[in-house]
Amino acid sequence: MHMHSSNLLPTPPPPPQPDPHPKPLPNLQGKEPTFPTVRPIRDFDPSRDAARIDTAIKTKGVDEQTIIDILTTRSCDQRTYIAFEYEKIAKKDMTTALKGALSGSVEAVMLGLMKTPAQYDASELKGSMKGLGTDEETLIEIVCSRSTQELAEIKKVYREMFKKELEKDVAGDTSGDFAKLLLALIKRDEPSNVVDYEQIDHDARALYEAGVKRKGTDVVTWIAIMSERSVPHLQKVFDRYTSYSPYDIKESIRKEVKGDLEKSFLTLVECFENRQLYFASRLSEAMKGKGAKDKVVTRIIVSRCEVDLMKIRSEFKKQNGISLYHTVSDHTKGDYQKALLSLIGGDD
Ligand SMILES: [Ca+2]
Repeated sequence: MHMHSSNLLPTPPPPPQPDPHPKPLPNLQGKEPTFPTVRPIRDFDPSRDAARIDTAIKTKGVDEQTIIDILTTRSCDQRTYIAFEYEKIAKKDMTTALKGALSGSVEAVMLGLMKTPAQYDASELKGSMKGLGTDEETLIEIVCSRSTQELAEIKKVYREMFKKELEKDVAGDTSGDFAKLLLALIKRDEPSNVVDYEQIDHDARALYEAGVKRKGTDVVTWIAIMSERSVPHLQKVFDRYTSYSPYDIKESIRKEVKGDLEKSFLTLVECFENRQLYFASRLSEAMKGKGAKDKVVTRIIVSRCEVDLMKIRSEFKKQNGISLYHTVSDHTKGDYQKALLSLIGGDD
């Protein structure tokens, strides 16, 4: 989805001040620390980068290597400054120029990098609901894995980019309990972080009584508990749950519900337990066969490289006994491979 640069760059940016030695970066919410593989570079010179990209785009046959080298090793903020400088030099929008110069999966990576995380997620969501049919897998991945705050930002950006409400589009493209769950997640407010042990016990029993204990499933109760409570609360609820139920929460989900609803609840629980392990599993699934499911691999690597890709890498290695770097080298090729490997940032 093309964005007018005026939306991206309302005013000339102030001089960038990249942090030279960031260890885990506190994220915007100031909550969990982040573990990026892509960090701001020191001695950043946006006009020089912009000039090099301009030359690379104008080179006969396009100098993809230079474009990849620059854009995969700058932070999102820095790429915004480069785009701003580029527009001054080339008198055109950099995203449009990249679209013309690149193609295929490497184009998707570079265009993804030119968006903010929320813009990227909003575009992916829009794409999953475009035309006839719905890409439920993408919808589930984004809606069930993003935090309340991330979803709030995605909703805002979705409205700005597409002049439509995310809730309305999701409601129009999904149905039944699956729709109810996604909408509850999109609409939820930041839950209180107060740990209330009575509430933990109450929720654990309610999940059991609404599912495994009764005939059929009271999905509405499950949705309410899983969408209205904080992550630390739910982690304790799931521990407590096994004192009521003979099956743990994931086994219970598999027994009680099917299809997209099952996948959504499982994704939620997996992310509550260990979000990085969830993404590692998605990546390894996407590279099970001979090639790779480019869309999934691209989305996860682009959207997590400045968040927690370093941790995803270590979960991946633990889970598969082989590094993410190595696996991506085996399943992709060409410029696309170069771009992904650079974002992954190293072997483990
Ligand atoms: Ca049941």
